Amino acid sequence: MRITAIIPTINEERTIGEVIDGLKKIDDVEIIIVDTASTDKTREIAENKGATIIKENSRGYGRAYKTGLENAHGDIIICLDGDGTYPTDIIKPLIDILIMDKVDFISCDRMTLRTEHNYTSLHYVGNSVLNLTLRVLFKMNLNDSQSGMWIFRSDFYKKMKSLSNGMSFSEDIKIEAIKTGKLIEIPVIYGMRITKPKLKTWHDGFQNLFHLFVKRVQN
Ligand SMILES: Nc1nc2c(ncn2[C@@H]2O[C@H](COP(=O)(O)OP(=O)(O)OP(=O)(O)O)[C@@H](O)[C@H]2O)c(=O)[nH]1
Ligand SMILES: [Mg+2]
Repeated sequence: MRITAIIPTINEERTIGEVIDGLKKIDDVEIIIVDTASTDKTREIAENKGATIIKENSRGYGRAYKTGLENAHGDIIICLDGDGTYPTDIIKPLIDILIMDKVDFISCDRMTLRTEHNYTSLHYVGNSVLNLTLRVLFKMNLNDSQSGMWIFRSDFYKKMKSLSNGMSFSEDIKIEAIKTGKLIEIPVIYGMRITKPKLKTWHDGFQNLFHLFVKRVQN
């Protein structure tokens, strides 16, 4: 089975190299960086390490993933941030679980093993509100509805329908996965972001909450 890793980036020069190095431990992996107008050395570093760079001019976290997924050749897809916060060393066993257990979608859960050092109280409260909203509106129980690291089959992604172009992509893809197949969450140790986030905590948090209500009404 061929594996493709997709990483959306905007100005992640300090961390993209180590993320790619971690991914390269997976045999024969295709690494796709979907970059939106980085002004630092993100593209140069990624290219030198053998990644495929796709330039996506339009802003949007979901937009970047859609572009990456359209260009992926793998049977199995790994998605994660370029900021070095998600662990790459657990990917091999996760791929085994995906294959052996007939699971369709693995979402890495940052909440179960969180500490006050790697996850702020504000993000914890925000994530909990969004998890509760998902439970009430969609009857879906997730520990970490906002996680940005997932592993799934490319065929499974093709069955998914309404996915947002923005930050809400992370909750949309899990809602679609639960509707379409079997999703499991695996706790991971999340790292501290050492650089400037693209996520705007209040703005994106409320937008993701509002998005859940709109999605509920539309479905
Ligand atoms: N190509 C592209 N990448 C993006 C865009 N927005 C965010 N990213 C990347 O998507 C990943 C997730 O963004 P983050 O800022 O880390 O968001 P987050 O993980 O929810 O927030 P933190 O917990 O603070 O890291 C990072 O690798 C970003 O560089 C975008 O509009 N286009
Ligand atoms: Mg991040």
